[in-house]
Amino acid sequence: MSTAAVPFPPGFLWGTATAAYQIEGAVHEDGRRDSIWDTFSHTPGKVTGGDTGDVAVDHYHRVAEDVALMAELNLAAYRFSIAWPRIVPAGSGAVNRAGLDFYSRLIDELLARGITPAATLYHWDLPQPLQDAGGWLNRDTAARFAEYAAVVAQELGDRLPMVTTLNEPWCSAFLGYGTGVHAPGITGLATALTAAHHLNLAHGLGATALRAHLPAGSKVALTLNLAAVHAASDAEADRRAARHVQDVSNRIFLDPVLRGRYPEALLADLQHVTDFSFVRDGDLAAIGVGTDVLGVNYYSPTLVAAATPELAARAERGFINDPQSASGPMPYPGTDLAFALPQAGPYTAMGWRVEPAAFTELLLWVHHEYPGLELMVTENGAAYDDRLGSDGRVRDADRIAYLDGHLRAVHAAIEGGADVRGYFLWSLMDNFEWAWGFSKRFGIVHVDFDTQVRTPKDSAHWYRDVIARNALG
Ligand code: PNW
Repeated sequence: MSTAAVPFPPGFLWGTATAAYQIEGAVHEDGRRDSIWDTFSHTPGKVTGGDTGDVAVDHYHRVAEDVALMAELNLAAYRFSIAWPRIVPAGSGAVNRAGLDFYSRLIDELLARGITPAATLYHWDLPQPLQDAGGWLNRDTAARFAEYAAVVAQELGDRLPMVTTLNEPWCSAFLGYGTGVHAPGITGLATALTAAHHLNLAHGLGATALRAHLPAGSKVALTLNLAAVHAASDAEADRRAARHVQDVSNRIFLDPVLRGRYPEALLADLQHVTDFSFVRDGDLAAIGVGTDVLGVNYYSPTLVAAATPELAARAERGFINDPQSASGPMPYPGTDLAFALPQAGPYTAMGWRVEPAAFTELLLWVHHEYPGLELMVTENGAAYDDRLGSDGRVRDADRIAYLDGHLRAVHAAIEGGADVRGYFLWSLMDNFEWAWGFSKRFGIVHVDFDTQVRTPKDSAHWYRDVIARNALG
């Protein structure tokens, strides 16, 4: 850890982030119906330990306590997601007033404590009835999303200065419809690309609906988990594979939204997978409406090599960089042309390599490729094997070092010209970590998953001081 003091720009927005299915629980209360994550987590073998979000960390019943905790931590902003199946439980049609009331109370609690709400409309919890009609393989899902976006903007928009359409459509498309490790658990290359296009369409139609109904001055955002790609060697084939992975994970979303087209190289590379007939006349105009803010989520870099028969023979499946794949290469989700390679440590408890410099590079890459874009770090953080001591402390020095290093990396990107307006730490508190269930802890607040008792970790006290000084120490 370096020791030079690092001041952030005045007004830099300090926050934490969560998502509905990961924290709320109360899955069948007040009119909420199933999402694809309820179905998936209740399918044997899909989630570590058979864990589900049925109770999660009971945030639905603890909103006042949790917002009070945020205020104690000096948070200026809080990024949460709205559960589509609470607002429009059937996916289309009837609006559920009790669902709107829950988020209305949350927003009021935040505003009463001077905390800026940053709402995300879709953090992976698609209403199950829409999945039964094809989910993101059905282009109508994008139109249903725009209707839901309009409802939220009309009902809650007067108190929402920033609304994000989608969180990490890469995960929805390539983990949900590619590797199948996320809900709805479909596998394939063409399915992942189809889902990606319909998610882009959902952003475009959703952003247009939001702009029609949000008050002037409210901002529309899109959050992407951009890949920070390194080539395994200087060989032409590996550099080409790295470019391709950058296309299939970053430009596949950035280019249609910000430039109104898919990259030519991407279309050429994937001709053997799909004819792209899911891209209809008018789609790119509907998608290319841009975004006022680009949310960037970053955890770890990606190391890429060109596909070879030898790599294919050793290939494994799973998450990129996860401990199970650290022993071997894995096909890069969404393409048969490139492989993700295991990387050297240090690692977090996810098995993800810690490399802050790649975060600076990534933010500067976005800044140079898409100039003038307002950026927000909407997720960054780390899972570690935390222990709650008998003295009531969690000594997570490893997490503090991770956060300090990555905040210095954000600062370096700002010095290099990137227009980064704020930082949302993932996560406020330990929660349901998707396919890993409760086995991975990302919080700066420890949660006892039996008693639901919240205990700020050392990192929470550290972050509180960073926010108070608007600077690293
Ligand atoms: C993000 N990958 O998920 C999500 O937005 C959060 O809900 C999640 O808890 C957090 O990061 C930590 O995992 C990701 O395999 C899941 O590359 C998987 C990947 C990336 C992001």
